[in-house]
Amino acid sequence: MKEKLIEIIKEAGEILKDGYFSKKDVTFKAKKDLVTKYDVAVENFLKESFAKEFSDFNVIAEESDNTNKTFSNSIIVDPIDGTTNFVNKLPHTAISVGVYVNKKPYIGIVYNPILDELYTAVVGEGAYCNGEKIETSDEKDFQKALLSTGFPYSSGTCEDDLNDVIKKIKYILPRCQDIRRLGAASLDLCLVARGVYEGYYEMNLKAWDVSAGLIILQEAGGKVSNLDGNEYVLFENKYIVASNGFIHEELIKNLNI
Ligand code: 2AM
Ligand code: CA
Ligand code: CA
Ligand code: CA
Repeated sequence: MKEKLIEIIKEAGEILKDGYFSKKDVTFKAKKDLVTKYDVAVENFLKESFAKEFSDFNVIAEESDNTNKTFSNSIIVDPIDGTTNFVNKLPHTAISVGVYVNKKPYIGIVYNPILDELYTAVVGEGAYCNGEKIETSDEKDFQKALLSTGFPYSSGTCEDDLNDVIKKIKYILPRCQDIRRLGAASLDLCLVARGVYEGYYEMNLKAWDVSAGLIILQEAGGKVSNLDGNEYVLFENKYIVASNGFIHEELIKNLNI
């Protein structure tokens, strides 16, 4: 299944890449929530291809009506993760595809066609970037940890979320190496997986933002949890917390101040 998925996702990557270098109209789903015809085109291509090749799977995808979909055997798709980057030509944007069998992680693929970086993982078989094995960093000192996060899209409307984010940054920033905010959750998880970041956390993400990246990270030796340090449950938890494992406990502690 992995090889067929890669073939399809690489082809979809050509659509993303064409769009990236073209002038495009942007539609606003909400004040801060953009979509382009390329999000829809990539998604439709993936949905049609997956329906043909993997007909026993439900496809759950960001731009589709997911109301009647059940999350058992599913392929969870973000056609363009980091749409704001995509629109502004910041090359940190990717197609994210996570495959779940009986709600259990099976395959994760994240593809950035602009940088031509393909992250893949099958549960039990390790994680790879362009075919080379990747592993999380072995840094144990939180003060030396480079972290990544995201700002919630509710920040314009929900004061509580914004205050929470600011409070956490204010506490953590002096205690770690630094914090980055690149705007594509799937790739943030992959960057923890390949040891660039020691940790990552973000609130209010959707299943398609992280369905693939969390498999890749776990296969690279990292850890994923919710804000309590317990199992992160797709579609349920407000916060995702990810790390190389070594700094996880301290990251959780520092996020719960
Ligand atoms: P997107 O580009 O696919 O929408 C960055 O903080 C992360 O938040 C990205 O993975 C981005 O995914 C996601 N995101 C963007 N807009 C969002 C919104 N309106 N609601 C929730 N998540 C969003
Ligand atoms: Ca979006
Ligand atoms: Ca997304
Ligand atoms: Ca998206």
